[in-house]
Amino acid sequence: MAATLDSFLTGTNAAFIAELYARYLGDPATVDASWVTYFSGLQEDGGAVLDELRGASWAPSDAGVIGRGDGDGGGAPSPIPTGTAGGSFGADQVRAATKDSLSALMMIRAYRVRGHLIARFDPLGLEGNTHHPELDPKTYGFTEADMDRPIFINHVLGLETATLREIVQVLRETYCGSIGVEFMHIMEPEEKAWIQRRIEGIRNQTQFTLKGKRAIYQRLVEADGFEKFLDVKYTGTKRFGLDGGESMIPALEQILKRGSQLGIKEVVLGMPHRGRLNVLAGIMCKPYVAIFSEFQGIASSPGDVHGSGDVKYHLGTSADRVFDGNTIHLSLAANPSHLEAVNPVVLGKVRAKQNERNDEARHQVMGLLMHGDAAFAGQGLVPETLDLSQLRGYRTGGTIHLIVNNQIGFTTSPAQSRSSPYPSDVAKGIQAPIFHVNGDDPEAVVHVARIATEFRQEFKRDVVIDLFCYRRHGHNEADEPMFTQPIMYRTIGGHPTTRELYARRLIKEGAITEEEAGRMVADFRARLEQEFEAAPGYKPNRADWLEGVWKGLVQFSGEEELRDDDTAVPIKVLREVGAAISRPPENFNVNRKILRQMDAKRKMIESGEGIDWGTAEALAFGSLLVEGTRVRLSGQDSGRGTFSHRHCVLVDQDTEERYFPLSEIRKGQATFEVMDSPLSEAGVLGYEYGYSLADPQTLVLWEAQFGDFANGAQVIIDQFIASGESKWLRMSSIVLLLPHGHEGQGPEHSSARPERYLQLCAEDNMQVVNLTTPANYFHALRRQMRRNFRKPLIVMAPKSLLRHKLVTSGLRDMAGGTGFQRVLPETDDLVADKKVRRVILCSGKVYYDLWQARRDAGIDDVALVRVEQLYPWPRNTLVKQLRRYSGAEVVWCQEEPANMGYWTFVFPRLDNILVELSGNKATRPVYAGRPAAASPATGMAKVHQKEQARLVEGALTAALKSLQQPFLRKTG
Ligand SMILES: Cc1ncc(C[n+]2csc(CCOP(=O)(O)OP(=O)(O)O)c2C)c(N)n1
Repeated sequence: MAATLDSFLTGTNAAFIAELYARYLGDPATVDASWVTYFSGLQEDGGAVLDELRGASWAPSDAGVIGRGDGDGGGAPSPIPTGTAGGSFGADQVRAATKDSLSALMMIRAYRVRGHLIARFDPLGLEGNTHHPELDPKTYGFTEADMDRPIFINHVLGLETATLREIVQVLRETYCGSIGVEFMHIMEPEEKAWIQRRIEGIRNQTQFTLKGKRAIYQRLVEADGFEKFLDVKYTGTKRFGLDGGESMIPALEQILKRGSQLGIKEVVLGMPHRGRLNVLAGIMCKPYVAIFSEFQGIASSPGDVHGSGDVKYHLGTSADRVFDGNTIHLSLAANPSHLEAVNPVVLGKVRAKQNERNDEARHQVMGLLMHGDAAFAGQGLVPETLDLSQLRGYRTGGTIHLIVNNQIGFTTSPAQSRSSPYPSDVAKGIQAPIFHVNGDDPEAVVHVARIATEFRQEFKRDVVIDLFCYRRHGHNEADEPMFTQPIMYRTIGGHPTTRELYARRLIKEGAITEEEAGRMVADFRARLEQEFEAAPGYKPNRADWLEGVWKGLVQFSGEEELRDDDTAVPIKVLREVGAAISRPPENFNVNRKILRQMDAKRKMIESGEGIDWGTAEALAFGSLLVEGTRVRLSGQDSGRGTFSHRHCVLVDQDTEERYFPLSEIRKGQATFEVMDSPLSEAGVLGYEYGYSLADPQTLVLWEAQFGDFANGAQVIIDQFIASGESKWLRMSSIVLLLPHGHEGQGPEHSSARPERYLQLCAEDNMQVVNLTTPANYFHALRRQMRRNFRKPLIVMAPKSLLRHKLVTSGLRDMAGGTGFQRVLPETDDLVADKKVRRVILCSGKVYYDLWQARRDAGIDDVALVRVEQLYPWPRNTLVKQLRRYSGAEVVWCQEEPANMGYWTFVFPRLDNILVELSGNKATRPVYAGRPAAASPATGMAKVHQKEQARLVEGALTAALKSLQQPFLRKTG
């Protein structure tokens, strides 16, 4: 087991160990062999203490310097007397001096690791300890008598030699004041050393100028004044006030200011309800008058924009801010109530914006996420999103997280809310430094905000600020907190506001006078009064949603089915793409099986026949790429493809080097990205959705391993994909590829649950398709990017059809004159239309089962019509098809159980068509398929086959009567 110095040198036996360690350092032969082994294995930690004694990790000239450490030093002569240095010290003296130094250093190290445990960051003073044994000099063998004895610590803490009393004082100021820092869990020595240097040299405090202090005070005046004003004007209206956490505003301001100095040009913010109005006004510069008008029930967008709108504490907005001449563009993402769901969306947006700016160093665009303490600790999306932070296809150069830790989640106390000491603990897993800070010390808050920003820019890693504060009122302003937290709320009742406390501090310091402090409050209030008066006449004049990269795109209106989008591609281009995907790279050892596949592809392209699903997909991607449209595909194992059908990444069998055929079509083509994602659904889908929000010129696809797993991302589907445009006027062209089909693989690998998506469909919000030909898939993908509006596309993707001999298309089906087909009509020669006895409508794979069974049984009076696009429902095309078979009974066939799949969606729509066609005679569509079931599919292959055969046979031949009532429970 790897030894760490922390694990024992800070323990109660530290004094004894220090003595031994001192001896070992003087002469390893003087300690027992087992200890020699132990000490020599101390590696990084042991080395760090030794280095400090040798003058490595600290040099006074570094104080306040922001930048990387200056190497591992080690060259400075050690001022610790050595037994051989001139012979003026005896061995005992050497040992005593070394032991004192070592003990002091161990204690210093303990403060770095555990100092936060006795820091004072709870403004209410209800939480926290004042003593911890590992922070007590006695633990290190020191007595009261030792307190004033100088000890050599070789510039550690910026002190060459200091008394123990001085050392402890410096340590307490640095590690146990208003700020508690957790950074010793970071494994990267440079990052750890950077933080240590950044905080120790200045006792973890910034000496603010008068101007700086006033700016902080002004921010508090505004944050506090705005909440109070709303409280008076709209008493009892929900606003999820920031009261108690007002320091968040100067912290955000500092992040933006310091960030802009360090090269940040754009920040994407995501935040929950708490304090959002304050952020909208104070940080995003949304006019107060606009917010007041929304309180008065006036819509937030101009009247000509369609949509349901959303409550005011969910709305996003964007703004340009200027700090010291540096402009920084801000966009606050709209979000649903679902806490933390916006996190991956923000990161996806950041990544897209970085690409747009060619910001490969990820230096110019940054994500800034705010969180509640209960939500950060509790929601699974938090670790899912943190996990993306360093991955090649997803990294964004570090996010700053600010937890508004008001010590309560609605009515729930931390003891019920998390198993870890701090809400931030989950972020330790990705090595993020964590700054706990007392919200009632606004200077400390701004100080850590500054360091966090510098750290992000320096190391491009996530960093967390845990703003320890309180919540002055109930969860919302109508809630009574005394029901559940009486002690805390009695304390809060007598606790002055952050602004009041800071005013007192500044007055005491002489930084402002009492009148000035009061005048700033009154002036701000007068300004709010003015804006309040103007609110009834306020008219929003623009919906900021089709600007920038969205220019040229429009909000869709009209009848979707009447559209005929031009998605065909010249044969020449198809052949060019086809050549690229079937050409093995030179000097690259391609797997033999894949070589064979490539050869098969080459033949498909040359003959123009037999194009399978995977090839059609590659042709769609490739043709978009040569047209200048970027493609980004992410999902679990998407490079190869779960079903080994894609292989858009080739792996050299000797070197494991990767080759992307779709990136090698021609010079000047757009970029193609394919990522094997982490094993997350909500996190990754949220990320890709966010990406699509910020970049309408990239075809963004997310692929589920099997469609079933997409319900792990249900929040992203319900709250963003289905309803985002209606709520927030934000379009997305995200494509979901959801492998689907009842093929005997059991309850979890059969259904992508199309019913879920269909239930969400209305107002042309998205498209749901279950396609049966490679060409139709090709057109569906291209259609996404060849329209002047954007809509999500949900694809029930094939599994067995990937290799089905009938599931092929010709190149001609993708070339001139072809396009996407919402409905595929009968393809075989049957009896005359009027003589057709039954028409079966279906969608997806079951078509091929029906087709084969019909052929096997020699049936020629049953027509098969495929509904390729379920939503928008292709009513007109279906009317045309059904009119052909005017004498036929109409059956809907599906392989999914009746309560799943399409039936409940299709029935009223089909019925509506039949009513029209039959002139109100009671002809109703009839269901042929599995009966309603709790689980989507059986786990037994044999049962599956029997069921499948029965449903297919029933659809083709059974009397209508026997097909009725799929929802009745079978008895007997
Ligand atoms: C995913 C989710 N579950 C439940 C809720 C209901 N809810 C709204 S606020 C809240 C408490 C949040 O506490 P915390 O994260 O500490 O933020 P605070 O309100 O204290 O600022 C809860 C449970 C929600 N909005 N989202």
